Amino acid sequence: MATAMVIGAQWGDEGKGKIVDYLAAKADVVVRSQGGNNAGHTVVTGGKAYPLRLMPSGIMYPGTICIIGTGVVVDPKSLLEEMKRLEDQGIDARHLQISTRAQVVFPYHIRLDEAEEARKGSRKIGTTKNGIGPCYADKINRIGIRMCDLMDKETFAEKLKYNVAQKNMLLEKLYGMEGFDYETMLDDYLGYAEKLRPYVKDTNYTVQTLVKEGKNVLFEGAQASMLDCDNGTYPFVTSSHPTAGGACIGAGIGPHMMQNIFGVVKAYSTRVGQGPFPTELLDETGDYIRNTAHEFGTVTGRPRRVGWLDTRAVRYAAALNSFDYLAITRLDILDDMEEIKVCTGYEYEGKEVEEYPADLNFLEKITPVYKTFKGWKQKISDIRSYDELPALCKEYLEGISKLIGVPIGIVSVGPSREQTIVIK
Ligand code: 2SA
Ligand code: GDP
Ligand code: MG
Repeated sequence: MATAMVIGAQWGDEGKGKIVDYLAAKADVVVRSQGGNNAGHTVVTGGKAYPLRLMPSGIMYPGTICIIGTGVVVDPKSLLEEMKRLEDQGIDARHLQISTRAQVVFPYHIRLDEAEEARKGSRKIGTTKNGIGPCYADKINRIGIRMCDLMDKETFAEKLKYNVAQKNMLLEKLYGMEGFDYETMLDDYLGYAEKLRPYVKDTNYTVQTLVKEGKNVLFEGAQASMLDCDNGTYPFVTSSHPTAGGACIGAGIGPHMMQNIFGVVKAYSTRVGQGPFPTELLDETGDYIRNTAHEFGTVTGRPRRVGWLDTRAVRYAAALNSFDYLAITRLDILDDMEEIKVCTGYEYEGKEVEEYPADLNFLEKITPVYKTFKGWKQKISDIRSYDELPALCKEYLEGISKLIGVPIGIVSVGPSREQTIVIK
């Protein structure tokens, strides 16, 4: 058995897609286990960029089975569009499997997501407005519609009728919005069902069997640990569990099957959407990083908030996930910096805050403590071995690894597959 898992260690967009694509070269299977088309991963290879949303980042390898697992919420329209886009780029997605148990996203989820964000006003979460939260809410409320339901016309029609009636009541009465026509939605979704039918499989069984056979299985996280619905900066989180534990549930396997858990850490921090961000840079350094790194949402195009690396938050993520290794990404973005700050911990009234604060009012009051590293002032994107990295760059890497308490396994020095250094 050889499994590996890639998990975001911050607030998302760490470059998980790139790391998954790199590791997928040796994988027989790549499994997505949570989230939906709120995710945006950009994979770059052969000078071409492939933006992915629902599709596992192993899709570029034709021999690799790619699985959209049980814990994922699937918007069929968006998935079919993504498959078409990939096909236009010469990528055949026929090695895809979609879990019979995955939940289906409907237009009423999207409208409810938008309506609730508008109703919240200044207290909004800053969601991607893809209906992710309302779809997971239906799952937990046990009225969700799964891919296996969508494949059965009678069951589907019955469940959809119940849900459309309930959602129309909510939309009309609570939000003063127009509801949806059941017949039109039924027709549209039965059309999607026929297109997706060949891909719908019991992926829990597929993954369990392949793991047992000793195949190389790679689990791909979307979003990130600090956005975990239970353990992140609630309520400014997503509605799934982008953690190692969440991946077990979302892929349909037990925790002993999980090995080689990689925490992907961007060399600085970003966050998109509202919520606390202790090391946020609201100055020209932040603007410099945002523009140099082109930190804008892949799905929504929103400017991402930028800050220094927060090793306190990553230490918390390491504890949540049992990281075996770190994959440090976007190190090249810091090439021209005179000095680089890293948050080592939080203080409140001069005392160290030991636990990661659950209370967001308290989290707003803490003061980040920083350590300053000297910048290496050298272009590193063409370097392919750890030893050749500038001494100051290695000092930075070793410093953050020590602060986080996890060894570094991979260093990424550019967006493309080739710009990757593996530490043996
Ligand atoms: P949602 O839509 O209900 O999951 O939003 C809830 C919070 O989760 C955050 N979230 C994300 N954060 C970073 N990246 C994400 N994917 C896209 C990207 C985001 C984009 O790759 O750039 O394009 O804006 C992602 N998806 C969800 C979200 O910002 C909310 O804070
Ligand atoms: P994900 O959601 O975690 O997969 O990350 P995104 O794909 O949303 O955002 C990461 C961006 O950084 C993408 O555009 C990647 O192509 C790019 N990227 C990944 N690793 C590196 C790196 O080491 N250096 C640079 N310059 N870009 C990178
Ligand atoms: Mg992303």
